[in-house]
Amino acid sequence: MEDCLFCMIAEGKIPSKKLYEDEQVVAFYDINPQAKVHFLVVPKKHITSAAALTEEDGALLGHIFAVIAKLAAEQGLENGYRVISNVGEDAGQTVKHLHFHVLGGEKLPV
Ligand code: D5M
Repeated sequence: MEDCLFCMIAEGKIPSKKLYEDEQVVAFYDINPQAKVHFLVVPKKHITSAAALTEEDGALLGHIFAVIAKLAAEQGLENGYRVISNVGEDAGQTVKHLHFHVLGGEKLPV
């Protein structure tokens, strides 16, 4: 989708600190980290937010969470990590393309 920041990152039109990519997803470090380890896992398909997911996206979501678990292990997050997806204005969603924040590497505030 034109004018979508994460579509442009997924297409390589905007640089990012990528840690993983396959045909369905891309993962890169958050530009404004909120924890010692903070990366984003993003489907290449343009989906506005978790609120726009349908039953047909079930396999994609399963794949996303498998990638998250693999990358978390690679990043040494064996003590745990947090997965967050903000939906809409009240949650503070700033990029209108579904993404999952993965935070860890330290004790996170509850
Ligand atoms: O989170 C959107 C997140 O995206 C926020 O934590 C900053 C991050 N961001 C914004 N631009 C970039 C680039 N160019 N590279 C890496 N990370 C970026 P939200 O849940 O929408 O508030």
